[in-house]
Amino acid sequence: MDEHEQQHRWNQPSASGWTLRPNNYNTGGTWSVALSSNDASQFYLTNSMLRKRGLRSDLLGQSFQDLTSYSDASLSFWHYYRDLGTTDTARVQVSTNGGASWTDVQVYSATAGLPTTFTNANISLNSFIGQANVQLRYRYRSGWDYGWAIDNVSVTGTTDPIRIAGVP
Ligand SMILES: [Ca+2]
Ligand SMILES: [Ca+2]
Repeated sequence: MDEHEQQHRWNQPSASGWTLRPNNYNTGGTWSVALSSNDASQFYLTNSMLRKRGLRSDLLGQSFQDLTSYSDASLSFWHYYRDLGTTDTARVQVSTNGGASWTDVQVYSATAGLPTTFTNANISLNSFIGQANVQLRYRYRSGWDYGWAIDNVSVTGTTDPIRIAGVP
């Protein structure tokens, strides 16, 4: 699927730190490592190392998806999360009520993957089967920490695999 066609499906508040970065992008600062996604393509990155501000949450969200016709669904993505300490947390969250409330489907409080070896995460969405308005978001809460890089997001069903979301 064309990467550029997918970008409009993702939205984020204007203050979000999530930015589309090219392959081999260097995180800069004292972190200063080059990141390479699993397929060596561009990826989304939120990088708190460069901000040096107070605690904040950076949100990368996706528009509604309809899971009413699914009998089984799972979320897959590739990522590198570099954890520092107590202030940073990376969460994958789902809302079924238009963003009024969010449920954690995955919480990372330890480093996952490596700068040039993104790791695959596969998360069951079966508890949201039958829901017409399923929203996903990536929530990175941090102070002055490291960051989180994400690529190749997809939601698939077992009987009829379709790609309904893709970070480019
Ligand atoms: Ca990519
Ligand atoms: Ca942490």
